[in-house]
Amino acid sequence: MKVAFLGLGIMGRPMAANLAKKGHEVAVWNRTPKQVEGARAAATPAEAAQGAEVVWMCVSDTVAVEQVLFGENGVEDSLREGMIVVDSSTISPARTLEFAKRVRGHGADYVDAPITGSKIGAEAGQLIFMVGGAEPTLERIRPLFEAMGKAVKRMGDTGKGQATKISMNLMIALIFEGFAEALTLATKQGVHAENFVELIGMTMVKSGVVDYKAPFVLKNDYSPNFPLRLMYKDIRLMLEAAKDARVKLPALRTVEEIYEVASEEGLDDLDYAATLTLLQKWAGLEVKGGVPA
Ligand code: NA7
Repeated sequence: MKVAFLGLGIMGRPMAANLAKKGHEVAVWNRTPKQVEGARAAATPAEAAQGAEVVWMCVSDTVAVEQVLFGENGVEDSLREGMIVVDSSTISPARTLEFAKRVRGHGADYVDAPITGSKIGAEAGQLIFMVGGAEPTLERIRPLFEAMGKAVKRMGDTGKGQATKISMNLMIALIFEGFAEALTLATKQGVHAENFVELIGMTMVKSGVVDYKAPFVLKNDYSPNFPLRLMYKDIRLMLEAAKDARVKLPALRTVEEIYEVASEEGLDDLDYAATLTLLQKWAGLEVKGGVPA
């Protein structure tokens, strides 16, 4: 298929590369110019989208999606009847509805398809997509999902992919924070971190989040698989959605405060697992965190 891929960050770049590898005709665009092997680089989102059947976005946040779609030289200039716009960024579910309406005003369709699987999943073509949109539209772009991922789950109409993603990331943030606090308490009492992690893995407390993060944490490797600034952005999206839906999230509010301090302390570009280093510091434990050279 003819695809425009916009946003070549940690996730977008390997996604675009996998589309090209599977033989799709890919035009890429990134705000800071970047190349992807096997793809044509375009100067603007509008140029990338010119003549494309599908425009796929993976940029940082709601404002970025709005700019790419509707800003100067945005996708809107090239929208045509029958085109499909897909958004794999994690953004506001409410704004997603607005963006979809405006895109549909041009006769194109809109699909929100946020992803999980982290950097490793993106590189391996093993992402999982949680999708909001019309079933026939999803069927048309199934080969593209298959080129980048291992599973696609339709969650409902437009916006339900984003609603699912921020709810799922709420669990990730809280599960990791639970692990980080438990690890800090255990180690401050003299328990070896490796032993603690091994024991957790033998019990019902075992978790996919801990399985994924523990090896990095035990090596004090906080290089970004999922940067803290993006999880902090998602926490704000969760709290915004909760306010709209009149849902109370007391545990998340506390975790938000930890992210606020982490951000103030300059941890934004490290992995979100670096929140652990704050707990360790507050506990008077030695902190060896940082990005290895
Ligand atoms: P990264 O690695 O931080 O990449 C973010 C991308 O978004 C990168 O290509 C940025 O371009 C682009 N970006 C950021 N702001 C803008 C604006 N205003 N306009 C256009 N493009 C922009 O994030 P990930 O790849 O890890 O994650 C992407 C999404 O998936 C995010 O929503 C996650 O929560 C999930 P740059 O290279 O800085 O010029």
